[in-house]
Amino acid sequence: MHAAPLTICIIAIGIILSVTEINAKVLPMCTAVQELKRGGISNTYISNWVCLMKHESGLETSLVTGPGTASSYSYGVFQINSNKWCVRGRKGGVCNAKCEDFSNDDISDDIVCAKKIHEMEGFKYWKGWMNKCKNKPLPDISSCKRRRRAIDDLLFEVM
Ligand SMILES: [Ca+2]
Repeated sequence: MHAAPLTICIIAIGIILSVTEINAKVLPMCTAVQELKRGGISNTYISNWVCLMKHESGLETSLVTGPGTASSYSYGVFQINSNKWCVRGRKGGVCNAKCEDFSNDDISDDIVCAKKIHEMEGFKYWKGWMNKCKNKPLPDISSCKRRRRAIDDLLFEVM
């Protein structure tokens, strides 16, 4: 008697999970800029970071690729690798992080780990940056700044 509602419940959860998986989120460029600023990345390097993210993941927050070297997988917008920086299924690695946490919509923790990778290995760690960003034109993020300033100005006028 009680089996039917339980079955329906399980099916419903299954549908919700599969819809979430299909719904891959691409981070708008200006949102990425905002998040990087919030994460303490200096203005000078933001366009390099955005370029890196674009070419590593297409700014797709839930992107997981692999298996690569030593059956490792790469996670999220920065394609953080389970070989060294995080551990699958539990906290660990150089960033003391669970890899799966790098494939959700909140990229603030991803930025913390990416900064550590950058500190230790430099931008050259990322093939996407080496091939598509190094000594190449970087994304124009000035429109993000302008829009922000316009909103700030508007708020100032309203107040
Ligand atoms: Ca995350």
